Amino acid sequence: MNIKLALATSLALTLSPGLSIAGGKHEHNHDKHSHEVTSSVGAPADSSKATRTIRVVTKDSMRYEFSEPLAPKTGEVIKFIVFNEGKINHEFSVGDAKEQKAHLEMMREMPNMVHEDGNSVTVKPGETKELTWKFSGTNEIVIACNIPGHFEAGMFEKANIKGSEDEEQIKSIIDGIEYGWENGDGKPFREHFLDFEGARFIESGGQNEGLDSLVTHHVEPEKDALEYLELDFSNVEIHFENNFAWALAGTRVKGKVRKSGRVFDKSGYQTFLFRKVNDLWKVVHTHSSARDYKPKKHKH
Ligand SMILES: [Cu+2]
Repeated sequence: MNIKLALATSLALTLSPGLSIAGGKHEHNHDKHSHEVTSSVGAPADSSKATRTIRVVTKDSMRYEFSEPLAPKTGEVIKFIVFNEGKINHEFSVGDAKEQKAHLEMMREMPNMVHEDGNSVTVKPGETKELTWKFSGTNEIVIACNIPGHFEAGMFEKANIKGSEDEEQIKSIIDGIEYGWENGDGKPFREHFLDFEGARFIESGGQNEGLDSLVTHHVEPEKDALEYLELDFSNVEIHFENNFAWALAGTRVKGKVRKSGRVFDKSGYQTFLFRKVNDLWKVVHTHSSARDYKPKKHKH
């Protein structure tokens, strides 16, 4: 979002391409054959820690059957007992959408390799295996079978990880900010930002001094300056320390400048700082940077 506002003001042109860090933390898992298990949706856990057990049946109709709704909560540890009732191999793999996409690409390149680590198990016909997972964060989790052709045929399951009350509150504020930028609506900013003497909000090398400047000079004028704006925050990561919190998000912003007809597509990162004031989380600072979007190449 910030990105977009930077764009609208043409500040984006001054961005230094060397400044952003390419790639998230889990992008390079698949370069190695000894897989480090990293995921934005949690980590493998010891089955003795499980607080819930879900039985999963893999079917040759390219579907999973779950014994109960997934509905994971952050911090929850679920033991999955995966049984293959079909006649061909299937996989039960846990990750976020991006991780599954990388995994799928790797399986396509190496179809005969049995890919198994703490994130996934492969079950042969009639076989039963277990996978225990501790859910963390509040991203969307994707359970997928990445055996070539299976995911494409619909063999996946998605669910949002429900966060704590604090996480849900911060997530909804970030959703509001996204909406505000996209629609040139200052209301979510006035509602959720702490207005204080000396407040500064930084976007791609430019800054707004005070909430009023942010809203009246950036958020609202974009409605007129841009023909369209699409903003997306992804992989939102929230951390807490008592009454202080910070969130990191990946950003992608696309739009078209009405006057010049210039189309832009940028990706980058956004940091939000929050303070809890009278039981409500308030944004006290934001910082973002973005550069021209370049699709990532996967090497294996
Ligand atoms: Cu399958």
